[in-house]
Amino acid sequence: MFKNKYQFKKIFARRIVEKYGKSIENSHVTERYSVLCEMVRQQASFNWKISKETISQLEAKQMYYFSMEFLLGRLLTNNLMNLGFYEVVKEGLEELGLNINELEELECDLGLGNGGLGRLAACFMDSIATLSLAGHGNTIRYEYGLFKQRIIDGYQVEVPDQWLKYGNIWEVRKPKYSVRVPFWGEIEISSDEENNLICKHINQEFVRAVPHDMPIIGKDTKMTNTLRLWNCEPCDDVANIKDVSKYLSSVREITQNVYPDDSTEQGKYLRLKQQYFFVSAGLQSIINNHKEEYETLDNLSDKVVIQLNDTHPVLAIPELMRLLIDQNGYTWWRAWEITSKCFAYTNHTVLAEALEKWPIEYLKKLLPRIYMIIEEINRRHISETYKKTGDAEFAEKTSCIKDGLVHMANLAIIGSYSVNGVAKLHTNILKDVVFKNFHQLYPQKFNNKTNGITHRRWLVYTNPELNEVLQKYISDDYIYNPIELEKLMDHVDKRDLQYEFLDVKQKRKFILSKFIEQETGIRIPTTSIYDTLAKRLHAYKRQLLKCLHIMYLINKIKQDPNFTMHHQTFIFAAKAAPSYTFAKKVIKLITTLSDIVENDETLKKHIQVVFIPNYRVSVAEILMNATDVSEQISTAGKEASGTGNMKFMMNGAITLGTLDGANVEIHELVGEENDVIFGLKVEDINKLAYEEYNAREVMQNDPELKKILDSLIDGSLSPNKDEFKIIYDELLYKNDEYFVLADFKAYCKAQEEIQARYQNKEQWAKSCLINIAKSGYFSSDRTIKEYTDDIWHTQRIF
Ligand code: NBG
Repeated sequence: MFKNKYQFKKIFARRIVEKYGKSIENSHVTERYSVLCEMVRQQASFNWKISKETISQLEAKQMYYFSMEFLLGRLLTNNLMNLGFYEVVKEGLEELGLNINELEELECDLGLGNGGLGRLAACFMDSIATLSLAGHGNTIRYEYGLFKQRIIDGYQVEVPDQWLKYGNIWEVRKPKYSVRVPFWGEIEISSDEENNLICKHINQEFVRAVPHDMPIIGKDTKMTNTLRLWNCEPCDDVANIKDVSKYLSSVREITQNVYPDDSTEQGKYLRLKQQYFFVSAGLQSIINNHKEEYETLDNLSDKVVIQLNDTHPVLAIPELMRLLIDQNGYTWWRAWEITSKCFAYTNHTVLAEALEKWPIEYLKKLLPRIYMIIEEINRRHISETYKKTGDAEFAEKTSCIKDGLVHMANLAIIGSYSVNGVAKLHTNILKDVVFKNFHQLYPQKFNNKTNGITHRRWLVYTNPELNEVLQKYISDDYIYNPIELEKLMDHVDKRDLQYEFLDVKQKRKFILSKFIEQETGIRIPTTSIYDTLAKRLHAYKRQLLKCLHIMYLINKIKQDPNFTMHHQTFIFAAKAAPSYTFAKKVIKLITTLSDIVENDETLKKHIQVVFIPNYRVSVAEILMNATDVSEQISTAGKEASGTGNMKFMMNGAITLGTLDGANVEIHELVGEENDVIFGLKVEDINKLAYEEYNAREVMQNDPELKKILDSLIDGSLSPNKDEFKIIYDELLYKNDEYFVLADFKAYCKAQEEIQARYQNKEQWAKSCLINIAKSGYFSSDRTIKEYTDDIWHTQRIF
């Protein structure tokens, strides 16, 4: 334990010798990094112990966040900052002749996830601990993170993300708390003396789930929670393994990759295995813990709440039933009473293809007992619904077993006491459209929890320049109470502040431009408007719309020798799922446009196009705060919330967006002078779809648009005329599912509005400051308070 820099220096130097048998001067930077992180973790361990003891003494209720994804990013800086030791360590290292940045930069991102859903889980962990609540994470310890993206000849190439290359210093392996998870086999049914049904699972194949715990450190609090990562290992105490090497490789693959390709039958089985593996292990450890504490499971739902992050962990519902009935002797009725009070479900998408449905056959084979339980849950649900409504057809519509498939979202709603969407608009769509029948049946279950982000990571720590200016005007209260950012409203008209803000932006742009040059070789002036679209690549997010606008500008610049505009840089960052051909073509289109512009001095005078490879948390940390224009241009009704929009806003970027997801709430808060909203609204889209939207007609009525679309297939972008045909076909032969063409004109106009507004520097700065002032609402501290008050009912521990 160190309290000041002198103690720190002494311990640090001693540890280097103890661990590596070297002096500091002779140690390698990775060795210094490793010793520093171990010291930080040990420092946190004292609080970890106190937290566990206090929770136990208070007999406090605990929340468990079950999620397939946790996109933690880097942890060293955040942990040091939250512990309040950053300056001590920085100075101590400096006096030893070492630079803390070098160690910070060494850390691999913990990329155990894909996008917003995983990052949300990570932001929540920070707020939960900081608010001194007992809330833990439960997930998979993937051997490889989501792939590393490289760009070769303009195409995305995936390489493995070996985040464990140097080990994960933050985790502690705890084999003592391993549990066994069963797959396959058959169910033998018999009855006991009292005629109760006894189900015995036989011939199953077991794997071992080994927990690796990471401390989640809150800001300036003792509260330290646990993120439990489950690793899959072989069992050595089972007799019926026929082929050991086959068994070993089937064990290994369970925790190998984030979202393995599920286009094949084998891939689907693997995903199901992953899902069951981490929920079964998580529940078993919760139950073991609870029994040790209370010697009964009768009060489980008073002491435990499990938040299901989307449908991926929904097998937890039948699994808890199994554990209660088969392993703890509860009756169905009592088990259901407990289970249905333990779970709350968050929906994160309305896209039909993302609402998981599993073929009955797969579940029956892989998880025979779980499937039996799902059938029984559903049978009782349908019968009760029929009793309640007298409408058999209606009851059938809410079934979770339909057309040979198990509908996981339906199972989630049936088995949870709370169902929430992640932004107001999204929750309304859930109630009125996607889960309309369920909403009629259980109106009291539905509620909204607009997403949030941890403003500590996304502003205080990663934009120190802005933090300094904010503290000067409104003190540091906002670090603990983000709504205090609103106080900035008293100052937004001050010229001094406006120029200080613009100066901060310049500094951040300088940092980003250096990074971009290093990664792509492209140099961009810091006087340019930095206009960024950074999120997963998906058709509904409409990266393509931005491409069409760039092509439109290219044509204009070429046609008009007197063309003028403020230099604007169009920045993209996005990974495409490896099997998503269309999305990968859009990346190729972006990199093609980037090359065209870079090789043409006339174009380059006005615009530049950049694709930043391998988008991840640590890139977002320097990208968001250097951005002037935040692009949030999804088809209205499709983006559940978005959280990037909040990060940009908080760092003083103007949203250029559609009325979708949380953009709607940003717009309500900042007003139309301080964002640029364009395009079709949800109602317009519904109407257009109903009236049979015709993309071809839109093109034919707009000669400029036609020219742009033709260039996709006439060889002017690529010598291979077929290169972008799939994009052309999507728009014109498949009738533009996401209304890109319908919104094209409005988007071009919105971009002109950005250009016009940027001319007035002071007014622009004022708008940015208003965005910052209003962004406190989007702190995950606010979101977590709402979850706590309305759903979890957990108490402050310290
Ligand atoms: C994503 C949505 C985003 C939302 C995040 C977090 C999935 C399935 N959903 O709009 O697309 O911000 O979840 O709620 O990843």
